[in-house]
Amino acid sequence: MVDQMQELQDQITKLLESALNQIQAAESTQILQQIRVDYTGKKGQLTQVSKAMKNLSNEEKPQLGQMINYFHREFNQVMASKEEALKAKELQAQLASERIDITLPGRRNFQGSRHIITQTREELENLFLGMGYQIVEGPEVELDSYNFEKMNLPKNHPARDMQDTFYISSEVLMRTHTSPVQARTMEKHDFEKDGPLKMVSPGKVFRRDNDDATHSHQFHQMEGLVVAEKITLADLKGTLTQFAKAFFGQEREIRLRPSFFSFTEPSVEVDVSCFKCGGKGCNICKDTGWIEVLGAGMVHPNVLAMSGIDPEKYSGFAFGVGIDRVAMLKYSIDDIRHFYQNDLRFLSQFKGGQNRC
Ligand code: FA5
Repeated sequence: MVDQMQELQDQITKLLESALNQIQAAESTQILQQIRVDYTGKKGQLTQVSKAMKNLSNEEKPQLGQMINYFHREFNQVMASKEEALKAKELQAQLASERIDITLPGRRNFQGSRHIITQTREELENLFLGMGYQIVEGPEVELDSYNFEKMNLPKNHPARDMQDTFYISSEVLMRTHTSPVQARTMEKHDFEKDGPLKMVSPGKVFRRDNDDATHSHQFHQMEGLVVAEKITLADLKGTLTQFAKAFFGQEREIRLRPSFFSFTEPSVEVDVSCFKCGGKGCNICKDTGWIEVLGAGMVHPNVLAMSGIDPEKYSGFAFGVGIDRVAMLKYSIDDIRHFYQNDLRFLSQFKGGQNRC
């Protein structure tokens, strides 16, 4: 029995010596954790030795207990100080690896903005929404019947030549203007239920035009249409005067010149007094004092009738603005092709102001 006791004491002394050596040599808190498990864990070496307790006499048991306590005291003490030292070292290493140099300049994100055509379209939409108009959309791929026939341009009408386009088939084409939306909207309108019809319809249109500084084979228009009882040319003039003042400046005046469109009668071209020279004459207005901005007129009775509206009871006016054209005038853009070349040097000039996104 004495021998077994001695043996156990020797084992514990050796265990402690080897444990302390391992602790001292440990290079991380993770290794320390493993050492703790190896010696004092459920299946640890000290735990194994302690199991011999049950074989000892009552006098010997406390002696072994003291040895075990001694082991724990020494082990925990050395473990604690080593752990503290390693934790501090590891924190230093972590701080060094995660260090951020706050003096480095940040990475700038490129900030985009709405295209100037979109900005202009939205400005026009807001202006007419404020006058009680609804916004309507129409298809860019259109039927010949809506683009031409219901606009009083039957097959083989010579005025079709002014708006030649890209054909998908003999009856389907890329629309040449936003006017077909007039017919589409009138067909669906119920005056009894909906009251007077007031709509604008912006969108893309296409023509077989050669591209130059003022013409593009693809551009944008905004259609306007008002139909109700007793609408006159005076209503058209009042509305367009309000539009010109709001869009180009309060001092602007408009004038109407006779023109021809098959879907309006009478038809007019609308000029706005030059916003650069105020009407005196300059390079923008080609010394006339006036700038042409849109086509308009009283909706032709045939067009009303073809869309199911009684021309004896109702009358209306319509207008078609070239969105590209008014954007060019407003922002002094000298070539329509700039809009479609995606050159950021051009586009980024229109980031500022109320329309910035
Ligand atoms: C029309 O397209 C008519 N639908 C406008 C209209 C509507 C008249 C309702 C009466 C009642 P016009 O072909 O003139 O009309 O074109 C209208 C505007 O579109 C022109 O004033 C011009 O600003 C613009 N435009 C016409 N062709 C081109 C083109 N190739 N490139 C850029 N803008 C163009």
